[in-house]
Amino acid sequence: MLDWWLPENVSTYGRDIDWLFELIYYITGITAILVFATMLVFLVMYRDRPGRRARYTHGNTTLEIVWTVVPSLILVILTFLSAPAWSKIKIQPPPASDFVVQVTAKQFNWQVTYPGADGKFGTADDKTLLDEMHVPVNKVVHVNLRSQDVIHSFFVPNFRMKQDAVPGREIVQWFEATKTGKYELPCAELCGFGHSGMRGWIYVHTPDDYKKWAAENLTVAAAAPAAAADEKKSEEPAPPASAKGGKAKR
Ligand SMILES: [Cu+2]
Repeated sequence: MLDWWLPENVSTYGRDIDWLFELIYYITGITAILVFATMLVFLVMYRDRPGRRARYTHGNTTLEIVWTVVPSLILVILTFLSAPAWSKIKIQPPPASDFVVQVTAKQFNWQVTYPGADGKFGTADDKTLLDEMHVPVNKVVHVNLRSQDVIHSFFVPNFRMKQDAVPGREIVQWFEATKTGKYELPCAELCGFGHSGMRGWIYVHTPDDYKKWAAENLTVAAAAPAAAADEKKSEEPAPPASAKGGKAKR
């Protein structure tokens, strides 16, 4: 129902997040309407009128118990309802996959490293891209998330994925994109003066396109990754003007 408002969901676990978001949105929305309606009614009912004296009240114990217990129950129920999604995305081991990328956040870029032909990180054939990640569609991708300086947050709104990158830790997160396209990867943790300009793009390709891209960019004699990015950019709509030149701003 809020599809017009949320960014398009292109992740296998996006629905698990979205229905919780909508549920909480409607609960808080209805509560806000009830509170403001009651407030307006009381403003009129108890307005100052000639000859009417203020009445002292100790409150109403029953009413106070009700408005304490009901919200508490709602919060407990929401906790139980959100536990399966949280567990699936954050607690259980990610679904098995042979597709692993290492993302190292720094002020103010995402460094995306592919392990190369040997499948191992930290070897000579690793390939690191700046602010861009390329993945095939309908494929579980493991992201080994690190930070080399401060806390950043790896946020992909279209994937409903968000995870802090913490110095000294490697945190494994995963996603599976269900639609090809170009998706924004902003940093969602205020990490310094260049924070607002810290963002990358995730390109989700068809398997064939991905193979082609990998052959051109991840092999040892690869072309400069920037050239591929420029080609891609010309096919895609330009990013919003407000995002331009944001690097130096807070
Ligand atoms: Cu950051």
